Amino acid sequence: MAKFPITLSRFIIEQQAAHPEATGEFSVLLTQIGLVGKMIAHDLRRAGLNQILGTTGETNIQGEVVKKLDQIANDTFVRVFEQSGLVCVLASEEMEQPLKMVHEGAKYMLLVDPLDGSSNTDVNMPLGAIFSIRRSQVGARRGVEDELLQKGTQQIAAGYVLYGASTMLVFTVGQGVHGFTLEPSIGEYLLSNENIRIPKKGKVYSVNEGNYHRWPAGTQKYLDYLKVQDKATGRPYSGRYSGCLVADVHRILLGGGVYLYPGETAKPEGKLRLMYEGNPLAMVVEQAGGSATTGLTRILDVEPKTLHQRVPLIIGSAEDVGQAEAYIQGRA
Ligand code: AFP
Repeated sequence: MAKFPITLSRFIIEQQAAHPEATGEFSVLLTQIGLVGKMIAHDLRRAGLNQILGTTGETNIQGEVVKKLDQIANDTFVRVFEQSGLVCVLASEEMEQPLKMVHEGAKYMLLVDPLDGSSNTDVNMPLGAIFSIRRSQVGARRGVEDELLQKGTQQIAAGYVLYGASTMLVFTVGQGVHGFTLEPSIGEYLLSNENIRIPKKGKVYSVNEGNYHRWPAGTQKYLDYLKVQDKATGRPYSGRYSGCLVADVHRILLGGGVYLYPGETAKPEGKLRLMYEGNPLAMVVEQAGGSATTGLTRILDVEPKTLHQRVPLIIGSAEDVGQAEAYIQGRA
């Protein structure tokens, strides 16, 4: 007889059983992230219909203001967590300042990119949401910045929602990486990828080639190297780039390879954000046996200075990331 599918809630409760000191609040927090995923997935399924439904992009047929999906996604995170009593502060790519939640003494801090890859909305390509969960010692009563701006190694959980052909929730609490696929007919996330392990080496690279002439020579040399025909080292690698960090990293997490949004000569800090893109994805990929670096430093060791600071990101299979670092540092 087929095994009964493991739901997200059952999995979290079973994991929590291994931690008698766990109070269950953390389990509810993760379940609430799943709820946000269901709500945003619902909105995205109709996103392309706004024009067809005659909305001007200003107000829709119900007379509501049709906000950009980034804003809708951010509002969804705020609505789900502001009264939850689980989170004392919410930091988001869409909000300049961290938002203090109603229960300022709640245990956890949540940092999110509420809608990653938003330029893909109009062309029905994949999108994602990225989250990082930290423990608050003092709650949001005092200045939250200093407690938020800790290294990535201080995260207690991290993950992402991938709005692709199916909606997936992938996360780690520091005991491996697990993937759940939403079964829309019952509104449940079912365990589909238990204990994901990234291959040590892959054959896919993911980068915006359009930026080639902005890169320093070492980065250019690495990408040139990947394209040379050499059977013994599995080259040339295949290029895959969707414009959504979550989708590209998810492909690499499952199949191996390397995603790069490198520093540029004129913009050495790159484009992606450390606190709610680089750090959470680095925790996930490291927990699956991979690596994540700025090209010079392990992402999780970067000392944050500001909430929205950018960081170069090279992430994926350990061997591929190590090779990219060697080129970027001029050692190859
Ligand atoms: P947006 O969420 O602002 O669209 O940015 C998406 C993203 O942060 C990441 O998801 C993509 O991998 C990357 O930017 C795409 O950036 P380029 O368009 O510069 O390649």
